[in-house]
Amino acid sequence: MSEITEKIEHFFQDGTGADGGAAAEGATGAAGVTGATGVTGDAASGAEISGAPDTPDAAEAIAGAPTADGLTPYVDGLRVPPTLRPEPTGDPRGSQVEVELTETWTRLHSQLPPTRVWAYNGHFPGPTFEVRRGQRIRVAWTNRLTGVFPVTHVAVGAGTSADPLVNHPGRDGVKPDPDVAALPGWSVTHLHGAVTGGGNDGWAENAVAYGDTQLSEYPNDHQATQWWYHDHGMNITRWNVYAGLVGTYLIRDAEEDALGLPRGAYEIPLVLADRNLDEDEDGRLNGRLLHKVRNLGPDPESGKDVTLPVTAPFSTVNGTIWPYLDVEPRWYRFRLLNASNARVYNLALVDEKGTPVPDGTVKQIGSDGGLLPRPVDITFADDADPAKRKLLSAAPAERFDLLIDFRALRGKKLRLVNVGNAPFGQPDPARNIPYPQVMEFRVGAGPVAEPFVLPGTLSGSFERLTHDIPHNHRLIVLSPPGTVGGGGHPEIWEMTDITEEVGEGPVPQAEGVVRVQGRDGKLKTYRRIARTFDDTLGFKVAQNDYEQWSFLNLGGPTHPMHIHLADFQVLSRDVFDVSGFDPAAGGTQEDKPVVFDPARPVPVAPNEAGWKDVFQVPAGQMVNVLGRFDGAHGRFMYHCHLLEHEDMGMMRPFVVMPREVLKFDHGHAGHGGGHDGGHDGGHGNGHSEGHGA
Ligand SMILES: [Cu+2]
Repeated sequence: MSEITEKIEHFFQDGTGADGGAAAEGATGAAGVTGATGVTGDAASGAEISGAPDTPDAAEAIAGAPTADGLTPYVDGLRVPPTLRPEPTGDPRGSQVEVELTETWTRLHSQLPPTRVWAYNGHFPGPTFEVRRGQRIRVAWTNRLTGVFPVTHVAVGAGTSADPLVNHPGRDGVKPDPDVAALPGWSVTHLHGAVTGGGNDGWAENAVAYGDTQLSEYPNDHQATQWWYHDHGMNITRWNVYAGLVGTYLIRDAEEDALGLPRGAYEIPLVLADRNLDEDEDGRLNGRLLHKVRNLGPDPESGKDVTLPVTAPFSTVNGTIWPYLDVEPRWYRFRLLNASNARVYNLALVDEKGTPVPDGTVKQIGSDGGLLPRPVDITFADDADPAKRKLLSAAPAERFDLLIDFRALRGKKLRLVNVGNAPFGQPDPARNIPYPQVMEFRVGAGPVAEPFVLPGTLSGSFERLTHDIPHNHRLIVLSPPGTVGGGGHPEIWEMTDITEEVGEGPVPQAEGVVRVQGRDGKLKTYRRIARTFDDTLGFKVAQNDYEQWSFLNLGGPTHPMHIHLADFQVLSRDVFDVSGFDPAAGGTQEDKPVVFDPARPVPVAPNEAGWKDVFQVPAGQMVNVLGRFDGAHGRFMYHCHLLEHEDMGMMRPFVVMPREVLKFDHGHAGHGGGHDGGHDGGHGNGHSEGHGA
């Protein structure tokens, strides 16, 4: 194991990373947390400030006292982004909408000077689109981004053996990166979750510059759900998104209407995003966005510095640091999105003393791709043993459709908090949580007539996919940081099954060769066919095919993997003993494959059993997802949604084509052979066989 591998592993274990990475850990959580409603905010004008807080008492000090950085939590009302409802027209071409990407100033907190951001229509987050199913719209995303780049980038800690924590403001004496400061306003918008052609999807390299417009058409023929839109510019998504280019997007349909869910002032998007801020020479926060990452020093092979994904001290919700929301004692619906670059939020809803709300208060009714079949109880439990805690784990880009029942919580102040290893509501700097605060809900005391009754069934149209559906297989290995040839970074390896070529006997260790003994006990040998974005196209999919993609993380942080275009369901989370993989050699040892471990079962959590397009893949797990590539075709991307990983190579293309067209394909490696007897180039064991690897 190289020194850099050790450093990285140490780092993630000790807590800077997006997630712990213990084999069974990442999958256990229920999903998301949620929050509050934003009736208080003034959507048009930005932050509404409530004035100075009351003097904190002892209980308040858990989460409400002024912080070391001088910012007081829960003094600013939650803002709600304006809603953008394209007018339906009789025109089959759909409604036309223009959205401008502009520079603007906003206040992230009333005790801060204004912050310069890049934002959609001047709002951070951008306007919330709201469309009906089948309501086709055409959006002109026009780039009016001017001026100096709004984010300062520094990489700190090079040459030190200690792990300097990056989760505090200021540049620690490091000069801003001049190459980031010189970036132009170059952006492309991707509608995350959308079923639309490759030409509309926001291909990373097809970003546009100032004055130009990206024209994208969205048919919106999709069940009710929450998508979101954000910058996807090649190489620089991490900074463009951090600058403020995010927004949310709701689709409505008749099935959702019939549920009578809380709506209007009682349905509120909660866009979470962590941010850091620079300081002036006196050490006061100057409001400027700071993207500060840990520099581990040079990779011994490439000589290039290895930096880690960003985590930042201040949690924003809808563009405000630690806001509060006044709610009535009734049901609310919150559409929660983690729009952070790389922070995984492990959320709990607690009272002022840090005690979790009673079971039954929070229900999850939908995930990334739509409604769940039935409401899922999201319960929170603190415990001295972090492994026994119950939390809502929200990785970057995941969405959670949540209902919160405030009826029994009249007059209380509740806090949504981010949890590390410390007790609920307490900071855990070693795990990158200097401030656990996310937001506060202030429940009114008065009586309220509540018309809403929680339905027992949400989505009668939901079908749980099973492995019996004929499908193709792909195996994607996520390599540990520090693996030979990876420049110190984890990579996406697309694999092809070469078991027939090499036979069942021992296979000499070789770079890019991974032997896997899966759930079915069969030993298979795979060879890497791609590892960087620019490697030859590996995956060609016949439109309307079902495919199972298996992501196998051989070590390192949890990667939230996102596949464009299609909705998936998590079929299983298989825990593996991955000690047979040798990062220094880049392959498994001759006599030691990576092996499925039946003794450590990880069930698919009920709130993860719906439609998903982002999947947390912790170290030591193979996450098997099944989905259908229907509704559109073209060239798309799949990638890690830790934006720093995506920008540094953890992204690959794939192509979907009509089967009739794919038949004439002259390609070779990794083509999607379809159903006429062949197997596809990924996993290669045909359609309805057992789980294979
Ligand atoms: Cu990643």
